[in-house]
Amino acid sequence: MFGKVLIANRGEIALRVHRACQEMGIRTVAVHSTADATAMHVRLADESVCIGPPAARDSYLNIPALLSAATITGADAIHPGYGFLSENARFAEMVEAHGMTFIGPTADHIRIMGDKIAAKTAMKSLGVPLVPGSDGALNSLEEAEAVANIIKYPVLIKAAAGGGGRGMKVARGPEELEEAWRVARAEAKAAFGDDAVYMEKYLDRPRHIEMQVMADTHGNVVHFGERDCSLQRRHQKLVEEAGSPVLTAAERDALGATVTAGLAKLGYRGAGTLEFLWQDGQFAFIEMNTRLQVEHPVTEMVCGVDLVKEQIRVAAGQKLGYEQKDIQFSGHAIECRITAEDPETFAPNPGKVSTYHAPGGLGVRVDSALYSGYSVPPHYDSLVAKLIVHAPTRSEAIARMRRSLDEMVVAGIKTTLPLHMRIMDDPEFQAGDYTIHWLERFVAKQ
Ligand code: MV4
Repeated sequence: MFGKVLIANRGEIALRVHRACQEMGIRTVAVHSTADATAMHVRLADESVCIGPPAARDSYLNIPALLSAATITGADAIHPGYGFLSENARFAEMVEAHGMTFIGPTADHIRIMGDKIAAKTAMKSLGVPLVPGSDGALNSLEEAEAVANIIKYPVLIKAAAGGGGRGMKVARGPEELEEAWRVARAEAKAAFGDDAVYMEKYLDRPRHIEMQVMADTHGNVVHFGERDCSLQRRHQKLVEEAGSPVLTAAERDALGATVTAGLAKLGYRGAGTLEFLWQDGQFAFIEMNTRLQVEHPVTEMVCGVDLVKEQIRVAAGQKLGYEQKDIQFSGHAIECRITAEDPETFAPNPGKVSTYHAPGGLGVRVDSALYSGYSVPPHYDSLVAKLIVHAPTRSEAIARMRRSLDEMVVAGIKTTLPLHMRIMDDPEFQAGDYTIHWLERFVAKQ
């Protein structure tokens, strides 16, 4: 097992990784920008290294500074958290080239899944269901027209290097195809330096349901069930739940079995998430994330597992100590992402938190690096706390979330706390009756 891990991240996720290391007897190295010198992750880590000025590209994305910090502190491994360098294949390679372990998948697997066409081709060969679409990249407008005529409109043109909604254009009929083709390619080129695009049938009212997997280096792969992440606005998730309100245990088992068998064939290692669109009872794979995700705690609560410890164990070469049949799903978990934003306009609202009080009690978990007197810096994403609740049933989890939101105090800055309370109070949310479009409409009618 590792003696010392460098945590290449900040905020709540740096703290999350530190806590797992601490309980495993592993020493931690925090890195921070000059804007984060007084951050909680720096205070709690065994050692800390300043890696640069506030801008992420000069600090948390600064590979030479991170490798230097890891080398001078004698770290054995680097945990990238989420965001920043967590899905950067070059970084994974360089960590390994410096004689340290990257706590994540191999650079090759990160690279395959970073190319959405390669990811779909791999999943198709492994028997994972896909959205109907082009077989690989589209080479010409004529080819796009031919595929659209087969799969029928509406269609979507997506960037191979995309993800997270960038470089995506809908064509509702043949008259819109040329424009969608041109704009999608131009946006892909500008955003990613790569104009490769592919086509999918456009699903008009899907849910976003994702499967959590974990693989060791001995060929064992398990899944920890699904999360429903449909409640999002502009590709930012606000609320996630495990399990999905629409899935039966049999449907979960069936999809889980397909996915784990596929990843075992691929030789995947580490944590991963397969993203699916779900509509009319059908699953269709769209993308795979090769990192720990923000919303991983809801899975931890229903499975009783520490996913960060599992990541560290498999990165150190240990076998998963259990099989799929040992993983039991208990109750329901919900996460609210509390951000430092105006709850109506979503304008970022960084600044000093005069009072912070976290809720507590049975089944309540808060993952946050906040403290009273902390100043939320303007340089990074606006997530300030994840409030996670776990209860025997979904309706009890909603009641527990309402009670916890009511107890929680983040004073001095605007936060999305009031919006979360309104979501919990909504009859459609309470019925589990929502798609990926639900929240944008909910916010617009307030
Ligand atoms: C889609 C889709 C409808 N049909 N693909 C958006 C981001 C990227 N991860 C995939 N996305 C979508 N792909 C087909 N064939 C709708 C979306 C989509 C979406 C997906 C998941 C969560 C939120 C979303 C918001 C808008 C669009």
